[in-house]
Amino acid sequence: MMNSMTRIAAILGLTATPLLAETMVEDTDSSGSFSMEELTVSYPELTEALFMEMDVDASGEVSPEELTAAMDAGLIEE
Ligand SMILES: [Ca+2]
Repeated sequence: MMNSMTRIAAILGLTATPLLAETMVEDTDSSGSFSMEELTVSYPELTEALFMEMDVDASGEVSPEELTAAMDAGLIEE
């Protein structure tokens, strides 16, 4: 029962669990935030200037909160 359900879920692609359901960005190194490289995978048009604008606390990485804020502000597309 469980196995068949797991298999069906896998077929449907439901076993993929992104860090945040609302983002398409993958936290490749599981650091809990997104580097320029990780963001560029999903946003090839991302510039360093835009990245720095998104990195509100200048930590060098964009946290999920910062990413959400950037989306809300229309800096990047969801
Ligand atoms: Ca940051």
